Amino acid sequence: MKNAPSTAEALIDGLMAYGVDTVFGIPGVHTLQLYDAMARAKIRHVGIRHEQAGVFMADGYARATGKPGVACLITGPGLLNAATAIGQAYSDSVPVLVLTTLNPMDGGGLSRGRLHEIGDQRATVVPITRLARTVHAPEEVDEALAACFRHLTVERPRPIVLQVPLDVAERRGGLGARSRRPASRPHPAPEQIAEAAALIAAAQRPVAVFGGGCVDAADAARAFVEKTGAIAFTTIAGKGVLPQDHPNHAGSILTFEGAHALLSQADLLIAIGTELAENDIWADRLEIPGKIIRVDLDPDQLDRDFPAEIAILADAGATMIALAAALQVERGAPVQRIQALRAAHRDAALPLERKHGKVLAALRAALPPDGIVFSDMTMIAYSGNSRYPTDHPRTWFHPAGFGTLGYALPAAIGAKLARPDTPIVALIGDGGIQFTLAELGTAREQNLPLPILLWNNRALGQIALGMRQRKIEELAVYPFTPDFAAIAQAYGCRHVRPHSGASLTAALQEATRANGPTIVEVAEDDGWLEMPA
Ligand SMILES: Cc1ncc(C[n+]2csc(CCOP(=O)(O)OP(=O)(O)O)c2C)c(N)n1
Ligand SMILES: [Mg+2]
Repeated sequence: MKNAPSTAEALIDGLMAYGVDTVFGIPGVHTLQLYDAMARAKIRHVGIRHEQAGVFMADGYARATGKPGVACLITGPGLLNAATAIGQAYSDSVPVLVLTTLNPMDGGGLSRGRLHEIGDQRATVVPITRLARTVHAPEEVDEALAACFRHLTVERPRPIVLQVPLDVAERRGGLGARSRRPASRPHPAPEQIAEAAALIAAAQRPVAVFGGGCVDAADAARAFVEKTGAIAFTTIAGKGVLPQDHPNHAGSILTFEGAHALLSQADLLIAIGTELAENDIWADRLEIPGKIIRVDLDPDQLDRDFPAEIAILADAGATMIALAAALQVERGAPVQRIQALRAAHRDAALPLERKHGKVLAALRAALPPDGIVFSDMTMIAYSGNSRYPTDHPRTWFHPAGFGTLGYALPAAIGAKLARPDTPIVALIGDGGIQFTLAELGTAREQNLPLPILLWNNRALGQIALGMRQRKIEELAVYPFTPDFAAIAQAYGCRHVRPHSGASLTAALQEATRANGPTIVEVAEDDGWLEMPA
């Protein structure tokens, strides 16, 4: 047994065998064994300021690469600090693996008042994970990691918590983990493809919706939709699955009333890799009287809210390829209806959305086609969800499901560490940035050329608006706003305040090449935003 790896070593070596190259975390006395193993294995460890941000970084890493993001946290407060970010990854289907510990088995769960002790830690994360598993012995590591990576890569991606008691972490035994090739995702049954193709061919007014489940199947989505004659929408998570101006593409405008009208007139809806959830559609009640074909990796999605005529439990890409091959005809897009819808959405922009539009246009101009934006829960991001144009998936991210403030800054940091050569921007409000501001320290330490585009309206603007609309008191929506230039300076970061669209574009571009992060601040009442376009 002397040469056998400890559980901690087997876990870290095993992660590396599965291709993990980066771990986000903060060490504690309850992760010393894991940190020892990480140092020996020479895996890249990124020190964070707060565990919630660490898991947001793992999330950003995962969204930007498609590979699982990994964090290592202490038991108790470390894991609970991260719970919100784990919940975010759960609701947005992001593959994140959180490795954590437990007090020794002898006292586990018995409330002995030990440091960091929490009774039933696993229970705290069950509702926000696909799998929450305890490793009880070094011999279990191989199978435990195989299960984790199967869930992370084959199933609908969702976070996992793997916890190891401290005495088990130290114990030696077993042969360690060897990576296994994960099984492939399920392919659709030929009969279902034939049935679905017949429905599509018979439809007069088909509509397609591509969600986050399609981000790795953009080519298949395009080839498929070109045969259907469908008007296609992309959800926020599916943004970029179709190029912005593709003839079939109405845009990421499912929240727009004009889109709702179209859905209610469609005789067939083909919904692929999407929950068709409240925050995809943003309508109290949406009637979809037509027939529905749903394609999803997650059986629970196949008949939720909108019952499907044909429910296909399979990989989105494989299904779209099979459907495209089965469709005998090729019907042109209803271009005029799509153009009219796009124009109606454009014209419906409110004055504030027009201001957002100027900033978003400057941002778009600053980034290459594959440049990436991580956006936060701020009004300008809500505009961007539908109005920021992109031709590629995995280039616009938003914490759509859970809707957590403070997401964008750490997520962009995680993504930038994964893809140093790709320009990446965090787009965040004055309220949101204060949730995870301390991660400026992480970005500085890592010398990340990261522009942080700060939309400053000195308010919790969206909530203030909601209060005004309800005619209730605007309570607690104008918190003290700090001096962001001084904050940037304190963290050794740059700060700029451009005063035109062109100077904003130039400042963002310069910041993508700088040695360290830059806060690029735009205030809602800046004069250049008031000028007519
Ligand atoms: C963790 C968390 N707490 C509270 C909220 C509720 N909330 C949503 S948007 C918002 C306002 C955010 O203000 P800011 O970041 O300045 O963006 P703005 O709406 O002003 O553009 C609040 C408080 C939330 N989404 N997440
Ligand atoms: Mg604000």
